Amino acid sequence: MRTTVIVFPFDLFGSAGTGAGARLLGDAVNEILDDTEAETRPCRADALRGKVRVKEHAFDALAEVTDWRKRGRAAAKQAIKSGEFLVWLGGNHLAALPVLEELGAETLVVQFDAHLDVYAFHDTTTDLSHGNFLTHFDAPRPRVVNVGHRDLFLTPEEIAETFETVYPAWEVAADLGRVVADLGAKAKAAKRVWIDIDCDAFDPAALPAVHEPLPFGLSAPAFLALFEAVWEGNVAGMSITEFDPGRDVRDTGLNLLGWLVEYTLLKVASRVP
Ligand SMILES: [Mn+2]
Repeated sequence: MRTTVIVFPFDLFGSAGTGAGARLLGDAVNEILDDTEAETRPCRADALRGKVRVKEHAFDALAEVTDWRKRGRAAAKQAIKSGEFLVWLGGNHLAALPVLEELGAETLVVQFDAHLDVYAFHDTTTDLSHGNFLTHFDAPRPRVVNVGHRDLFLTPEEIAETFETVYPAWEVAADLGRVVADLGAKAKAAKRVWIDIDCDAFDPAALPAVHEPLPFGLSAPAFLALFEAVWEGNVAGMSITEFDPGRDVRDTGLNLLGWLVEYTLLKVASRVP
């Protein structure tokens, strides 16, 4: 199966600097493809030859910024329609909104995030922002499941307005096997699945390069087990957002995300369409 990688480095209204993260991950993909091309001995990466293309969007001009959501939706729509696997490398979490909106009601979005982005507190704006964007969906909304949140403020009723289910970090920590089994069954039963990763879902020790780190996050091995479980379903694509290389420590985040993207590209390349 072929993959389209879309670099969508939008990072206004929160987490400025994450646009650079999207571009850096796009560069990492190009480097993977160049290395594959240059390799003369047989290796697993051969599966990627001719199967992956990268499209980069820019937000250098005012007009590009003004219609960011429309442009994002058009790009997402075209990519989803093509039937190829889609890797969406966004700036802040808001950059994932256009693609999530294009997925529609028959898609299960498995969202890895420390936060439940439906906030409406005294100090949050009611206008669209990276902290409330899940309340600004154009209908029809996809089904959303959160994995790994550490929110301490929202009431169960507020959470239930947006999320079908949440698996907070303390539940993952207490019984990883149960959450893996639950999530796998949910993914398998869904018509289509999308994996949406906000980098702050990880523990800051595993991925320090985020604007709003929260402690007690997902460890890298726990994440991998949960990630694998989701692949029991028909995964159509994956978005990665909120990676700010300016806050990285010795490229810890870059290494983790670069590996995860390469792992995903290889997984998809060997899949029958
Ligand atoms: Mn978050």
